[in-house]
Amino acid sequence: MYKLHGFALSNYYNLVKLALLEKGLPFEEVAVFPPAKPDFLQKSPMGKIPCLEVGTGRYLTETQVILDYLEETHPEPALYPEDPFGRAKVRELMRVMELYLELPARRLYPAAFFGGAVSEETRNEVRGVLEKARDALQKMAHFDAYLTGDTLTWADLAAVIHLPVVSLATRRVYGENLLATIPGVADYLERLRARPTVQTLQEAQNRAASQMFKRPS
Ligand SMILES: N[C@@H](CCC(=O)N[C@@H](CS)C(=O)NCC(=O)O)C(=O)O
Repeated sequence: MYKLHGFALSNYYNLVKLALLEKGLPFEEVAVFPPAKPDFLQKSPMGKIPCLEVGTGRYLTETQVILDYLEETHPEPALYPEDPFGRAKVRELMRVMELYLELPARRLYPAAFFGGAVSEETRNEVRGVLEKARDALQKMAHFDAYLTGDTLTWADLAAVIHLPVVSLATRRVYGENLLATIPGVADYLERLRARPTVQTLQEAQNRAASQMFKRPS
């Protein structure tokens, strides 16, 4: 059985967990929190979460790598289109969401989620990157049924994990959700959130958030 190492408030962890749920694969969760301890560095040399144990002593890290491994080893239900161009377009969307939305938005997290501060310069710089990526996403994807057409792909799973976090961070830091202007995005995310797999994930996330809130500092 797969063992997924990490914690329920990590969006990358949640993306791999969602993949396992969507593929219907049994897995155990192993709680690991940063900073990485020496034994975790044996499994995930960069100390990154998630880490998927795919067999005894066999570990994989880097979310995209793990998702591709799961698709190759468990092709059904397929989460990439059949044709190579379609597959590349799905990866392109995932890359854009990760590199130009999720990662820049992380620079806002100290202020958005951890009671810290972010300089005016960072706020402005990040806003420019996020707005450009938002406009790109709007050109590259449809927010009708699914991002690339009428079937669910890996890009949709990435979107339902990453976009809400980016939205929330921007709402808290700029007083507005920078992604809200994408036509159809709210309904699109609402539809994806109705999936039983996403609801399972959300419940675990809510439990983890309330436990963290209770934890003495
Ligand atoms: N490129 C990595 C990013 C994963 C990542 O940044 N995970 C965060 C938790 S959401 C983490 O491990 N943070 C601890 C650290 O960077 O040391 C992936 O795709 O899996």
